[in-house]
Amino acid sequence: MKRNWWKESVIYQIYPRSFKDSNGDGIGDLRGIIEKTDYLKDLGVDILWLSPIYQSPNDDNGYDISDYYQIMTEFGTMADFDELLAELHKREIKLVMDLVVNHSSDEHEWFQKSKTSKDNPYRDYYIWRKGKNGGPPNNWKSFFGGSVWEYDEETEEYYLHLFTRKQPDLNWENEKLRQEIYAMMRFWLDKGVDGFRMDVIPLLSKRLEFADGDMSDFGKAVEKIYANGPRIHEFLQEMHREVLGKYDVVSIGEGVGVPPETAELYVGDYRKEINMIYHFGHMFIDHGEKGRMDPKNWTRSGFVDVFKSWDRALKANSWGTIYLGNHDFPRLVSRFGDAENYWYESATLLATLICILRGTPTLYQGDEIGMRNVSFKQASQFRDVEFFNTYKEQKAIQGDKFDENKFIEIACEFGRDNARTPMQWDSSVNAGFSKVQPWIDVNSNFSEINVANQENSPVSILSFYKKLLKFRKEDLIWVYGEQEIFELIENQLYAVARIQGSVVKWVILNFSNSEFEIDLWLADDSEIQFSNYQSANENKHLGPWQVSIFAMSLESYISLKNSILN
Ligand code: TEU
Ligand code: CA
Repeated sequence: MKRNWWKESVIYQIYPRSFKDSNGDGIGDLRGIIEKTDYLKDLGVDILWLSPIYQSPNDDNGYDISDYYQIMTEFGTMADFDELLAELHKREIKLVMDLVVNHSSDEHEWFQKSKTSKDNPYRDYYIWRKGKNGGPPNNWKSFFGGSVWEYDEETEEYYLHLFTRKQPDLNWENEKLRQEIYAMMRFWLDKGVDGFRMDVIPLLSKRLEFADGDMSDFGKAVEKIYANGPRIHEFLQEMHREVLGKYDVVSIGEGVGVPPETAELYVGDYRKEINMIYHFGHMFIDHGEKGRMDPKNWTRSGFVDVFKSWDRALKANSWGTIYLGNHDFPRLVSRFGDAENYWYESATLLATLICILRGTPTLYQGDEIGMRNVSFKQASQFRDVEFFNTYKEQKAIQGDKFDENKFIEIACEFGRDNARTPMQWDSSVNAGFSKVQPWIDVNSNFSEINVANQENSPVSILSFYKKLLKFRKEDLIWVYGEQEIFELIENQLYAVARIQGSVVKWVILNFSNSEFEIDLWLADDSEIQFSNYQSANENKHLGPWQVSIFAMSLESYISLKNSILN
């Protein structure tokens, strides 16, 4: 497999609104990030992915862009951006921006012109259709509740918005629109930006007959109806030809709706489309048919199977990310670990999983200190448009049977606001994030969980992350080694082998509260190299949520593997 800098890097995602407020308005900003560039360097990250920082009315907190060439007023100025980029590059940290081009904000001048009349030159920068039988053109449902069609009285047509009504979908069939997007991409790349994380990129190409579809299972509808449209690969190959292929930059596709079977069409190194993909198999594992607020049970076995099937899909000539959280999902230690009983152990095991699997590890702000889900009591504490739209929709459907407390309870476990509370820097007011009440409540546990009380303690999640990133960087086997995953005890004990030449790294992970003797799964020459437990306990024993990494010879591994498999 070809060596690339973006395969050997660790990515750290910042949600700027919640990272650090430098000017006391309660909202995170670019100067706040500049203040923390040494913190990022010290943590050991190589690439910073910034969620959108462009001008936006913040209906969806920046994922609704009204000017792709301006920095959002609340986040600062273009001079601040230039300084941030320079400070990052000085520290050999690359910057990846969030490219949101499936839709713009309805306040973008293109849309303002497009909606004035049917023959405005910008009309088909967006997707307008006549209604049908006095209603919308079809039965498609928005990611954020309700129909994907919004009626415009002025021109008596509907426009398409797969997300909120303030996020009209751009019409990628329009060559002029595509050229405008490519020009904008060049503007940022010519400033020295090192790549893009591409928001919902599989949705760009629409099935233009806009036929009704089966909306009963939303995840299926996304894959079969919204994503992987007829011209998606043509558009991405054109984007590569016109822009990305001309720079030494990374393109990271947010692969919503892409199944493992067809992922290679997007990220095969011979495809000249995008470099790597975020997959969602594990991130939708607890989403019922109606999405995240309709949760369902899942098993650890199913969780591990997702990584097995995606590694099989990508291993020949493609590449992916390994992540367990971002700004759209609950906190990983609350969701996939045991924050109640084994907060340190499960947070550090999950961090190790992210860093030992094949793919570019992607960390999310706050997970490096074990930030946990919120326990909001009032609907008014939430900020996410997805929360409010779903709340309204469920209240309308259920009428007086709607149980607001139950809804809030589910949102505290599955909602996106969990990942958007302010970064907890120290135990001072507002967790050191801001001098004033922030735009969203700080998690009430900030005096226990914060950077300040972890960074100097040898046994803390933050200190562990630093050791882990250093450990990973010491050996390229974690990037390019072959990978095999084993289920040793269903839903509890798993092993991952990484193999390069005659060297084998053998990772045993205990995703449970039980304890195990593991000599059955070790060889005579197994040598412990790393663990999330401090105690120099018997190497042949794993405590609750303990992960241990061993080195062994290839011969030992082969005989061990045969004994496991037979
Ligand atoms: O998210 C798209 C996506 O993957 C959805 O599944 C998303 O997780 C949403 O929460 C559905 O429940 C991207 C951005 O990451 C997200 O923040 C934006 O809201 C969305 O696109 C629209 O731009
Ligand atoms: Ca601010």
